[in-house]
Amino acid sequence: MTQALETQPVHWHRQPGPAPAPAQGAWSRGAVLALLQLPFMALVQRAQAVHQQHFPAGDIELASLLSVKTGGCPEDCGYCPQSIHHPTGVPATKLMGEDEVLTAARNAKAAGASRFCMGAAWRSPTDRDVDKMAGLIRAVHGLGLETCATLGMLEPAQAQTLAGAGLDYYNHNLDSASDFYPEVIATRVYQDRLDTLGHVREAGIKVCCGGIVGLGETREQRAGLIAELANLNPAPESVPVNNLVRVEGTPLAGNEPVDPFEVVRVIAAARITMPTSRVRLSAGRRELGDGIQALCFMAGANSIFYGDKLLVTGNPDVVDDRALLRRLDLPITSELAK
Ligand code: SAM
Ligand code: DTB
Ligand code: SF4
Repeated sequence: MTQALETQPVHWHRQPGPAPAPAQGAWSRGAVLALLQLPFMALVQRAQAVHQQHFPAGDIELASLLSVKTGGCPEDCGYCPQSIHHPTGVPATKLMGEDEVLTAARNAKAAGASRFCMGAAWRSPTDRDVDKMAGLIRAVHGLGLETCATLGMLEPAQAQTLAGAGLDYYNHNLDSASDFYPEVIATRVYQDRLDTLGHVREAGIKVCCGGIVGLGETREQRAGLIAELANLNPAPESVPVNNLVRVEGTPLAGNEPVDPFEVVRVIAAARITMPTSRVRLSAGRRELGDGIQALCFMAGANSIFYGDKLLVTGNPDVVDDRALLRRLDLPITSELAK
């Protein structure tokens, strides 16, 4: 799959900004595209103003990730190293035991994380899997950490079980605009994602839902994803923006990297359209470098995945992340709360 050409020109000269933010649920793709097309500095300034209004403390939330069940996933997501359809060499594992999970969660908390997210490479867990996950969630919750899980598609009763175990957030990304989705994933449809998000909401679990930049989508399709997210009612409390990690063996390994300033633009558009959500600068931070990450924080990112590993790929070292936040005078949520 090749990188699609941007189909709208970038306007470098000043132009009138888009109309003021529409009411909840009313973001059109065109209105988000108009944001993405703003002159870069004007867009970042506008996003920073929204950010300061809604997050005056300017703190960055640290969320640690643990892959509790890795690889062997029957889905064919073109970006994912854990799919059985792609020869990436990631071995399939069984679900981790409670001791191992608790050790990782204690370490994450000691290092300053306030949220612990457990990921499993399932298309949809069985009820037995959900019962085991409920035990893990209960145990992590007992450490005083916010809990998050990402386990694939859920039935309503499964979401209820997870809520009962103390699950604070469920991560389930829309990943791309609906019109681009079938180019990247053939084993499920967009509506499947929306259905699970509905079940999660009905169970009273907070929603963590975002997407990936760099799949080969156009800027219009990036705008489409942001509009889909912003129009969820209510908008997701957490919005991860992943910069594609190009993993050898996946169909998207040869994609052209996206201009890093485009990632900043997407973060800014997410901040403006979802003013009260935590926007998480997620996968692919190693490829961005410190300067671009600083621009992402300026544009409204206020959460990162913290820890040396994402699920199977690498992440910046915790010492480097700490140093970066210190250099930028950005407070850490868990330390602010003390
Ligand atoms: N199987 C579950 C699912 O798909 O919802 C949970 C785990 S899945 C790995 C979680 C998310 O990781 C995906 O929705 C996608 O946004 C992100 N992801 C996976 N591979 C990635 C990659 N190579 N680069 C960036 N993000 C990726
Ligand atoms: C999300 O949006 N990004 C995280 C988390 N949710 C589970 C996963 C990123 C995965 C990056 C590639 C990997 O290590 O597998
Ligand atoms: Fe499976 Fe999730 Fe990877 Fe898709 S993104 S292949 S559902 S683990």
